[in-house]
Amino acid sequence: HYEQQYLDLMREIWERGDERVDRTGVGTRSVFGAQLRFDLSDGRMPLLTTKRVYWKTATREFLWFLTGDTNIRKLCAQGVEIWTDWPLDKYRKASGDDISRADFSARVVEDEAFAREWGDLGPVYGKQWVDWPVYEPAGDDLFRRREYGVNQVADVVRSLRTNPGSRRHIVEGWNVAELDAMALPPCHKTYQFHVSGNRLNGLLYQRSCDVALGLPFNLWGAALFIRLLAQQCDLEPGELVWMGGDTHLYLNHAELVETQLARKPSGDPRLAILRRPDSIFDYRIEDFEVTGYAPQGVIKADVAI
Ligand code: UFP
Repeated sequence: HYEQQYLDLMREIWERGDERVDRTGVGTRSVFGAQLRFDLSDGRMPLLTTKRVYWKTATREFLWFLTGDTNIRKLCAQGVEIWTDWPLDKYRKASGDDISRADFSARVVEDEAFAREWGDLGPVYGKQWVDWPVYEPAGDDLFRRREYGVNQVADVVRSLRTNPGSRRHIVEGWNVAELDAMALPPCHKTYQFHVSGNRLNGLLYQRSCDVALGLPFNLWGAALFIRLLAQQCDLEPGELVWMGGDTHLYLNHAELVETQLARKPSGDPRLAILRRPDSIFDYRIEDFEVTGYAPQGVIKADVAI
């Protein structure tokens, strides 16, 4: 079963990973350098069955990236709270107000000015993907930010169509000059695509990976990226290669790890894309349908901030 690789990686880290103190103070067990490969032909997706993964939430996040938006407001309005903890933490520290996450999220949705002030994550993925900043000379050693940046996603669609054999089909999130302004420097930082015959392969290099909570989402997102590009470029989905740098489990995820490793993968979920929009930027959540997904139960665990 395709999912066995994920479980094997989880077990390997839990049993043999180096214990280390990390930025969050929670502590992790970690291996450096890992690889997983998934066949995406015939609608197959790396969607975990040993626990429920909210693929619609991950898809909504992905579509939000493609809009270039970096404010959590549109996510919160759809009930997607995966980025809320970062602005919430910042707001609590600055205001001294111990507001609950639900109340904070509701306020971001209701109050546009509040969202503008507190809901922005800085120039994270979406911004870099579709509007990587470009500076032009403006005389006297001055530079001015060009009105439009580089749309890497549009460029990759174009290069896949016109120059499929290229080894430069890359979407990069790691904008060195802007890292300090981001709520979180990109984890799923580099995507590379590769055309082989009529198949589109994709590789994700993830510098830092929370295997329990982040990776299930990141695998889905990377596979979805391949599926959208393949559809837009008249190619068949090929293989997803995932590569991890610091690949870890948090020490407070013991219960999740033990529960999940006791389960057996089952079923064979497939993703259908029900419509082919004119552009990669025009997909809607209704366009995606997963069949054959009967996962085992949700396993709750806290995310380290
Ligand atoms: N993380 C992921 N995937 C993501 C994401 C975050 O695994 O898409 F946004 C995890 C990895 C790490 C933490 O545990 O979030 C980021 O911390 P750091 O920046 O210190 O690597």
